Amino acid sequence: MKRGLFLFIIIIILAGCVSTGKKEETPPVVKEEEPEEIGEVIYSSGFETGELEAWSPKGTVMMEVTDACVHSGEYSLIATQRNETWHAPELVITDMIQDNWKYTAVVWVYIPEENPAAKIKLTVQTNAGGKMNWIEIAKPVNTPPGQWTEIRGKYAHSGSFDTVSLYIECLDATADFYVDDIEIFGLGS
Ligand SMILES: [Ca+2]
Repeated sequence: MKRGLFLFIIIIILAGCVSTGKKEETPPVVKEEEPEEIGEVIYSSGFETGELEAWSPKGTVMMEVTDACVHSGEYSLIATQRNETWHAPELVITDMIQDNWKYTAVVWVYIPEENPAAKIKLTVQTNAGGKMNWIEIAKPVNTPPGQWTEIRGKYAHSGSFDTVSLYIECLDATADFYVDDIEIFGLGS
């Protein structure tokens, strides 16, 4: 019995050495991927205060915090009663951003079930002494009804402006949509 056990242990040790040797000979193939830039979170909201917080209506849009449909937590924002594509929830980001920094904005949106799919995009508007400029930071993303869809945009901030704002534009001028879990990351210069 003892001899048998001894041999068994030897076999296990040898097997371990062989398998270790094998692993060293054939390192796993690592697929090279572009590392995703995460950066520091400079703004984050999922409307969990139950308030609209810093979001304001751009043009004609009714905005409410609701618990009817959420991406996470208990609340989201719903935008209704729109009649132009740019009628949208808007966030002023002037004091959050720095010159020559790059940013990523992530927003989750939802078109109610029974509605047609709609395209949603992110726009940054700058205002310097009344001179406006609009930058499409996320191209229109097809948003099917009844599922949360991520919209992700990149913005490089450069210049001096009186105000800079981010808004969520829906190319279906009258579509209602929910918004939740907005995050803005600062990636540095
Ligand atoms: Ca939420």
